[in-house]
Amino acid sequence: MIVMRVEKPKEKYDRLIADGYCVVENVLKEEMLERLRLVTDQLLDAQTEDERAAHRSSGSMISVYMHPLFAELVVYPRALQALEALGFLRPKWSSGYVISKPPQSPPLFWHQDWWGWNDPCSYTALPQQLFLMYYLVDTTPHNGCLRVISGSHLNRHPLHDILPSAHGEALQRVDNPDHPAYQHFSGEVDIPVKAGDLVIGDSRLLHASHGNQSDKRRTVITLWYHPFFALLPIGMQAHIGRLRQRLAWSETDWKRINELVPVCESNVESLKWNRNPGPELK
Ligand SMILES: O=C(O)CCC(=O)C(=O)O
Repeated sequence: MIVMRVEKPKEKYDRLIADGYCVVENVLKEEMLERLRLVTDQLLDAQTEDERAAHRSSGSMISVYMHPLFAELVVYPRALQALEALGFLRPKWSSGYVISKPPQSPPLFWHQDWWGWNDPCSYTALPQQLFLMYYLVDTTPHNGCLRVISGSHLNRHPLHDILPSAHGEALQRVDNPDHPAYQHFSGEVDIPVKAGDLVIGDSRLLHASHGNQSDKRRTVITLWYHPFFALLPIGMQAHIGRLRQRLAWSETDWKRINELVPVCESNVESLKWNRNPGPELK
């Protein structure tokens, strides 16, 4: 078996810990890209007008449990080899979404995705949860590439004080396109990529995307991994262990990802879900 070669893995690891993100080039092979484009196009074409209107900002929000192909993506060998090269030897996986911006669509609002802010470990350098983002087309600011606030997973930014009072559903519908959550901010960095590159980021990182001004769909698949699941506090493990869903996945699909299923044996109470960082984030 030819193992995926990751260029400068130590630099990438350092970047991920300090800045909150890194890019591993050329992870998805063309054959997998083609299969993912086909399946995501089918799922997106089947969406209702109401579903589209509810997610105008992100474009779509379709669970990866809606199709078995995504179980293959969760254990895609080149991605697991990339994680291993960065030092993540025992990752677990919990969920993911197909997020697709239609042609001529507005920007995605600034947000961070971490929900464990009630636990002190969320204010340390340890990444509790990583996003793995696969864009299925080349991206630029013109067609809606990712943008991030470098270092915002560990350091407070003015956006942290703007976003809690912002109403998530209204931001998704883009009720007010002038809302600061769609604007430009200090420290913002564009992350243009080639189709099949892998963007790895800390779930606490503030991120958004540009609007899609092109005449083609811009699809990303985001998968959520827990690189140090066994080191997380037990209440956090319990919460992650209970995120499991079935939808379109069969027993065979679950067996396929068996090694990556986060299991918490204990009956302990789950950590309470809290998406807003406290004053401990300085
Ligand atoms: O659409 C994008 O480029 C980013 C998606 C995103 O923010 C997410 O998956 O959390």
